[in-house]
Amino acid sequence: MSETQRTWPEAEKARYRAVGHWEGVTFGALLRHWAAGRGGRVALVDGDRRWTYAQLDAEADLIARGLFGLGIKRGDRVVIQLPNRAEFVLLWFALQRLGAVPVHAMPGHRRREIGHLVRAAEAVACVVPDRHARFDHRELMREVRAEQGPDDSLRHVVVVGDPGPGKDFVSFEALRTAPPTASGHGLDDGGAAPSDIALLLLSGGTTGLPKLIPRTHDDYAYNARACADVCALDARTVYLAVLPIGFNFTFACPGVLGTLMAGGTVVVAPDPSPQTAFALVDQEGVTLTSLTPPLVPHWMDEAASGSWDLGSLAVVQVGGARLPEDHARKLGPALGATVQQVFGMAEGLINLTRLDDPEDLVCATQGRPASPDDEVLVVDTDGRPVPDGTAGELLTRGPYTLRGYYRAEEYNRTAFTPHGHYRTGDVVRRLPTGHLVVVGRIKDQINRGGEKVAAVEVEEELLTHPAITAAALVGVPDERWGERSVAFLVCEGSAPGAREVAAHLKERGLAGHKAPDEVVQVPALPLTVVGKVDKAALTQRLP
Ligand code: J2J
Repeated sequence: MSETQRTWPEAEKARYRAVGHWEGVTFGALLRHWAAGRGGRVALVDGDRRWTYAQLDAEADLIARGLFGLGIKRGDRVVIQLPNRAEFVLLWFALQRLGAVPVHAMPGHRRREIGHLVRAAEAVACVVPDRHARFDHRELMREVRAEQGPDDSLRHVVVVGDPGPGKDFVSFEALRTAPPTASGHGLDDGGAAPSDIALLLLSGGTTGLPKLIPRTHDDYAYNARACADVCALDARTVYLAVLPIGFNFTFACPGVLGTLMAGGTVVVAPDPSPQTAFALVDQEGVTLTSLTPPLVPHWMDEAASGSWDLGSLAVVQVGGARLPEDHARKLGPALGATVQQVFGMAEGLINLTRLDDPEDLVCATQGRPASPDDEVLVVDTDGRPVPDGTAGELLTRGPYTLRGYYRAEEYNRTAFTPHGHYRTGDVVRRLPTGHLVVVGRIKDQINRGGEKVAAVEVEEELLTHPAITAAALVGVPDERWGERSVAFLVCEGSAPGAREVAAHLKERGLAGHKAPDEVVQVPALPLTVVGKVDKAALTQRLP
């Protein structure tokens, strides 16, 4: 693994620094700085537990000391699979304090995804809850471990909650109360450089194995700050983390990091139900939150019950998948808040409607880039720019958009243009105002209400079922999810039903949201003239 990570050209780096986008500070040092400047303000709230900035800083030190005792040091990758609990944030900053690199996993990930993350990142540790949503993550980690070879990287599994009997797992609580080791980890950030990788995010994926996205301290801090500026965050901001906290949207657009940078307060919601969220809005005076489109109707229904005081809620962001225009128009009045559409990606570029945009732009577009230095190209199939108003593929590069996936040199050759633009695979129209309208997608991915499914990944797993000889997964419009997944199967004998397919994929270790919503048996898969599966033709066969 000696290949070097693709990064920005020197001239661009110098420019991003010169104009002040990149401030040259690590997250570990930032936390130290916040604690010194506004130590007494509340930074983080989880139920009746709260941490001031000074306490967050001290807690990060404590946990970092425990992690250091386990041998975790600068540059080491650590997979975090935690639900929306304060521990995610505490641990994230503890890793930053060591210069170690958190790898963001989602709570719904299972053996296949976690195993892949561990291998792709060569992670030395995983941090999981004991149980969450009626699922035992310790069992999952036993399975992940069982699949590891003797030379594999994984050394420790840290459990938040009950680590169970035996010495398999390290207790998070024991880590933070560990007696100091002789040599401390020192420094604010383990000596990490601002241009180092600060975290790894998982791409939505279009290939069999999802790619890792390296984000540096410089670029990710700018990502959060640019979004915080667009949302006019300040020390009075109270952000409610409703979507999974490790999701780029929730964590940094502006989310958790943007709020902390502005000196505000982050509140974590243990579940995304409007009842839980509205109670927290009332109790904590929440001013900002972010949702995916499938949550919107539930939130509007519950608000209409009239039993909640949502007076503090000023802005509600919606993103991750296309928000129907009708919902966009109704949501603001229903919650008494300003709606902001967000079209973002873990790879970088974040588009947001502005708080003072006219209603038509807010409701019918997915916003414009957060930074004046985000470069956006809309191109035809030959890679030539198209005029505004014409649909084409969105290409982008800029101060917080990756130049290459992590250790994926071959894939990088096609995922980027020779000029370093990331090919998003999204089809958009650009308006003269710079706002983008997402009209489609050319990547082989299904967007199920914001949760991304790489068709190829699921198709490969479907083929492991003994009755299935060929498979194609396509997305079709769906009232509830925006898109649902349909598996077209060629089988020997009769096709397994959707439930059996789901059970098979679960057995194979895939996250639940990747199971097809529907199964359709076909005698053969239609092919295009170049011999690829003709997914458009398949979709047309549906009623
Ligand atoms: C249509 N499609 C959208 C939108 C994302 C903020 C918001 C979202 C993400 C995210 C994110 C969309 N309308 N409003 O990381 O920080 C689709 C596009 C895009 C892909 C990226 C953030 N918002 N999409 O969703 O990495 O296809 O990030 O390329 O999960 O989601 O997915 P992901």
